[in-house]
Amino acid sequence: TMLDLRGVRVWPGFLSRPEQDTLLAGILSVMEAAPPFHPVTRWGKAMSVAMTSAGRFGWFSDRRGYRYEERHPSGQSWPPIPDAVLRVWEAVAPDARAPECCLINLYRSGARMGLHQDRDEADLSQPVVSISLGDEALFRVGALERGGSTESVWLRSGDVAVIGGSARLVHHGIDRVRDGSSDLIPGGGRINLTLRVVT
Ligand code: MD3
Ligand code: FE
Repeated sequence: TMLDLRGVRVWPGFLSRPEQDTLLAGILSVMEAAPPFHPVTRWGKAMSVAMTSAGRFGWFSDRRGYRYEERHPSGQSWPPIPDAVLRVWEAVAPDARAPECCLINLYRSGARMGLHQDRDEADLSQPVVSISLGDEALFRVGALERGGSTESVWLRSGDVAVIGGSARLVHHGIDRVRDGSSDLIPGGGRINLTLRVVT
């Protein structure tokens, strides 16, 4: 049963626990090769969410602003996107181009993500796919314009969301994460994967 939140399509419980375990194993391997870091915004403040990426491009921010980069801050290329992650993209976005970035957002205790738009990608006709793992998170969806009304939903481990069409430029963010609500991730917290076509 699919949930439609202003064009953001959410499939609660899309992934079984064994499927989540397989995805997490792939992502933990990526995180060993490309350790998560706290990007700095153009105002010089570190984000509370730690991030890393897999794929040709990784999302990056520093005082110069937001952009995609072909290398981790270590200077190494980003690791490949794990096969199990690619299979989710193919299942929910079969008509889309191949994803070029799997952004890994790691929410430890107290991390959040303010309302924003995703508009750093060149081809906004391509969808974004989001996979939630670990602790539950309060996800907020707003309007195309800043300052419009918003609606919220809790995202749980194994939920998958597809954002395309008219929803691609809506404002969205994570208000808070419920500590200890899942035992999936060693050390606790939440991991969100967002798959994107960048070019
Ligand atoms: C709606 N991540 O990485 S995923 C992000 O849970 C991001 O970490 C959140 O927003 C997270 O940019 C939300 C759900 C999501 C992802 C991309 C979207 C919703 C979206 C793009 C456009 C509209
Ligand atoms: Fe976003």
